[in-house]
Amino acid sequence: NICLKNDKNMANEAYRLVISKNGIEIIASNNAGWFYGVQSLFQLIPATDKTTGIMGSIQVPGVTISDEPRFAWRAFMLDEGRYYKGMAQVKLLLDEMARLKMNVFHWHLVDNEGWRIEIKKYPLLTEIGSKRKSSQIGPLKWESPMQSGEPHEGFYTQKEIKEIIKYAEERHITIVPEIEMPGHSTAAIAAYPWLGTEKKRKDVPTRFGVSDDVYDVSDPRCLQFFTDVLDEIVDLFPSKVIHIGGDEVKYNDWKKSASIQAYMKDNNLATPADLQIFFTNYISHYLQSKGRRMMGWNEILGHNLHEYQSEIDTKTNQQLAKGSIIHFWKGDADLAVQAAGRGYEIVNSHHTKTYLDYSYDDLTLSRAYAFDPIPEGLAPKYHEKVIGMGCQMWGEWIPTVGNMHFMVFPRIAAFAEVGWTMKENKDLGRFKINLKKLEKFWEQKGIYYAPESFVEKNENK
Ligand code: TNX
Repeated sequence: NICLKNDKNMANEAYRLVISKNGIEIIASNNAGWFYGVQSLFQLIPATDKTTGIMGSIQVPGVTISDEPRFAWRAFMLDEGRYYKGMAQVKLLLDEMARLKMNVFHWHLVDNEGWRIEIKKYPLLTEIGSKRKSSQIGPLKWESPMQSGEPHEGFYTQKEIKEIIKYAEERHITIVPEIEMPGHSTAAIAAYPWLGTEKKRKDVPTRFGVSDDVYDVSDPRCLQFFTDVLDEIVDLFPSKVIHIGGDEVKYNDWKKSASIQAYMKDNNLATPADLQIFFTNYISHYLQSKGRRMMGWNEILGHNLHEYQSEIDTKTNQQLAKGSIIHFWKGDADLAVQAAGRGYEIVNSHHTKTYLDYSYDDLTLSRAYAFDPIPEGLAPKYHEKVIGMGCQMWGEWIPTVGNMHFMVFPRIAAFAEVGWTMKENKDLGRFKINLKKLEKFWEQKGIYYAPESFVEKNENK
């Protein structure tokens, strides 16, 4: 018999699993803790026989496990802006996250190449913005001249979104939606050309890579658009945190726009980075007024990260709104150290260590496992500013479900430990042994993970 017990003094998500001759006890202070206790119990049960599915009577070892997470934010991100994967795959990923005790599903729903969430007030976002004629494909990736020659489309209705949110809630996973602004905006501009600075009709792109398109944040209709969209987002998603992207904005179109230039003058903004932060603060305050918190990629602090940006354009004396969460993905650890020192909370998703679109020789399994979300050089008194980590499945080069599974599994298991396990308890050898059992579960669910032989070959390259 299994008995759930309450101990108010235990930390959020912590549990104690006690298996003895007298039965099984799971002690926790809340549902999340009991849930994770059950996940651990499942891990102690031998995988079912694949051919019959019958377990018969099973034996579990007598143990006591006291466990709690190192970080409160343990995220997996799926980019469906590039390729829509659909509800069944999202649910499968949520199941696997729960098994691995990950608790944030960061859902990248909007990008240049697709708008994937129904917004009732702006139906063309999905009618036009969720469809493209063809997609760049091929082994050359960003430089590839090759096209699929086949259309791609897909989006989630609000009804489907609600179903997925409920599914995630049952697994103690918060869904953090990401609605990109002011860059990564071509699909939206294709739907409503007045959203862009050029006010020109354009197609949803068939190639990937950073776009020149940027929203016209000097246009009151455009600001109205954002607050309308965010109203619907906030109504749908219970998450306290809403992600607004903010990465990879090319400033050329802002520099060319007379309306933007006049707006900058009126508001005393000297550089494009000043404008981006000014705009981001407007959004942040709007979200705050609705009881939510804004999160964005680290460019929202004005970081100069890209070869297409100049030192002058990214100079800023604007202060990013307090309470914004910095999603650190690029740049020196020093930038993260500064952000924490200025009081911002950070989620560490540094691209060299957490990007699941990177090949297995660039980001080997052991490298993924070794990732420490606390940036080097961060004084201990600021460690608590790092609320956690994320790993990101960017979508450009995973047109199929199989492509995606191969990149996600097994590295997601390494990242789950990065988020959960205390540094001193990590052990790559032990992790790899346990992986074999996880792979049995994955096989049963039809997950096409990268096999050990392939993963190991890349370790040793
Ligand atoms: C950079 S990470 C991006 C994404 C791409 C990714 C590909 C980030 C905030 N922006 O738009 O998909 O690189 O690795």
